[in-house]
Amino acid sequence: MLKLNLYIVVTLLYLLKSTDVTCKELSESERAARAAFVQRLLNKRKHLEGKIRLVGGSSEYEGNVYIYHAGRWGAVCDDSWDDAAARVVCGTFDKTGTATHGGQYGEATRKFWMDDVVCEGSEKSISECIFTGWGSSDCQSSEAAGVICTDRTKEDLIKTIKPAKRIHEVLDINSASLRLAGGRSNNEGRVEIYHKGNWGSLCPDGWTLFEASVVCRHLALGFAQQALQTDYFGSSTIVLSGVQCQGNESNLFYCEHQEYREVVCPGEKGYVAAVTAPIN
Ligand SMILES: [Ca+2]
Repeated sequence: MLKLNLYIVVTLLYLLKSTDVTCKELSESERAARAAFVQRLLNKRKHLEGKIRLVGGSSEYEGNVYIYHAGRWGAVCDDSWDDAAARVVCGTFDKTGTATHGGQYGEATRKFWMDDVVCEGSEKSISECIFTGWGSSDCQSSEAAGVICTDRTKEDLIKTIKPAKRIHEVLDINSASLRLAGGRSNNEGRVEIYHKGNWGSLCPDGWTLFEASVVCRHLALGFAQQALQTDYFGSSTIVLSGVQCQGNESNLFYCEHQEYREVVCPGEKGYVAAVTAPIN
């Protein structure tokens, strides 16, 4: 036993010594090149983590699903695989989609990384869905999960509702401002907010007297008479959607909203949120 241990120690010492020699033989520039190569490899792995690739389809937007994890690509098993999961996968390409089963795009050519994937549909990545754990599966290679991704319609976009935020969380409250524009008097008009040098309108989705009354209180106009969804007072670029107030806020910027800047606004083109207040 002692002999064996001694043998191991001697071998290790020899290996260390020879490594040392190898290192010394490398020039500064060679060493730097090697370090850069390793760094690039690590960066690439980090960059790829969680990435999705669709294989075997007629375009890059359909095929069996492969996900990159811990340095390698792996397949996804079709147990529990459904359209909600497909929407999550396709969401990474800014699309929606449907699920395919049973290796519709061929057998899985890599080990399964994921099995029994259950998604709600709103996750950012399938790795956020429930599944059995990385590399744990009881699937045959014929059980590859796939997707067919398609462009989202306007309705799909509205359905992917993001968590509401208060307006003051996205606007710089110090420079933001509110006004009514396009009316015949100061007591009416389309609602506009000023932010970073521009005035913009509000999407009239769900625009009610609750919201209108907050606008009027904010502008010291008293009570609101009407909440209008119209182009009667003209329109400007819509910068906020889904504005929702309790009705008792003193300032519109305390109300919630869905989207800011890149806004998908359903309904009649050119229609914006407007209010009228009684003339005192
Ligand atoms: Ca399974």
